[in-house]
Amino acid sequence: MGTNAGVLRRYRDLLPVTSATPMISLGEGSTPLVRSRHVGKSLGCEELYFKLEGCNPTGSFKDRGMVVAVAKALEARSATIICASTGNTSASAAAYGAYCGLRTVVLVPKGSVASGKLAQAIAHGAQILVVNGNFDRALALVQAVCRSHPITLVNSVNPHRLQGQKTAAFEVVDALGNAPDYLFIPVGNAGNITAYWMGFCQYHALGKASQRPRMMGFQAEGAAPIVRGAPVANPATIASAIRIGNPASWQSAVAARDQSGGRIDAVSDDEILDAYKLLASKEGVFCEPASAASVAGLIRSTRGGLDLRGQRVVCVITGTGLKEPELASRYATTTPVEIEAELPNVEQALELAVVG
Ligand code: AN7
Repeated sequence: MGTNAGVLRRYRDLLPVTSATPMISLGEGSTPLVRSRHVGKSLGCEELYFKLEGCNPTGSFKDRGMVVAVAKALEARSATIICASTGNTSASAAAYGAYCGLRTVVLVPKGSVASGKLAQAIAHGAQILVVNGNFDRALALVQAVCRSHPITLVNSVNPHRLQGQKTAAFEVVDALGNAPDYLFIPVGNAGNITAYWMGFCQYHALGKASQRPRMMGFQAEGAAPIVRGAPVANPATIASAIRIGNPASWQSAVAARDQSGGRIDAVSDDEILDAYKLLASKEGVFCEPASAASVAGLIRSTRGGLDLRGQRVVCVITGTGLKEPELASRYATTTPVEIEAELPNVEQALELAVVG
């Protein structure tokens, strides 16, 4: 087993790497592609995989893009990076900013960022501005700041972010020997679905895959501008990571959908929570609610008649459930029981027959 050298080294020939690009890494990428033992079978899909992006260094897929964006910021001699975020981008920016000695500024919407994500930005010493407004407003603000100050924007409107994130598609093909038939993925700001499609198209053009997947994107019902065909002024969903009403990569997400023969649809919060619990209890995968939207979308699609027999399917699990541990307790199917530290108490609690 070698060490994980990161996505810049692993895919340098397919990334905007020059001789002046610092080959930084926190060990992002090379995440597991795990075969489903339960959900796939129950849906008549024999070959279902989960791409576990929560295994990245800061617990989400954002690290793949952030490492490239930050390397290019260093190459351009920028001293400050800034982003708006529903949480994961800010956690990632804060980590890579700290690692590279950059001043890092993050704007987050008030009251709707998961506790673990905020803890990361705090731990890494980012400057955190809590905006009295939603993500879309925060993104407009950081874009305005960057128009008049020498600060590097590291949201996915920075093209280096999507370049880095496309490496996840490369890894899926490298692991399976070809692109899958379907890719299910949550959609918020719509950068990731755009990046995966870029990656699949590039590998296909290079002859590393003989096909490209149908791109199946899922927004939360209360935050589904692409599905509705109009921005949502006050996006609402339990999946705070994708509480976004006016996605920056809207047009490219629609292009990915249409070019691939896929769909972008909405799933309800109840469907998201059901998938969140199912993944944890039956697959051993603890993800965040936004990530469960991909599996919620898979379940909804098969119930709606999509036949996946004989199809190879990948669901992207974009972030770890540890970002928001309170949620697990709130929707728990088990509760901790306190006992005295004696064997009989253990046996009694477990309803074990007492021997002897
Ligand atoms: C776990 O951190 O937008 O469609 O500011 O954190 O590329 O936006 C996060 C998005 C899916 C949606 N899953 O991806 C942010 C942010 C998780 C996420 C998405 C996000 P995009």
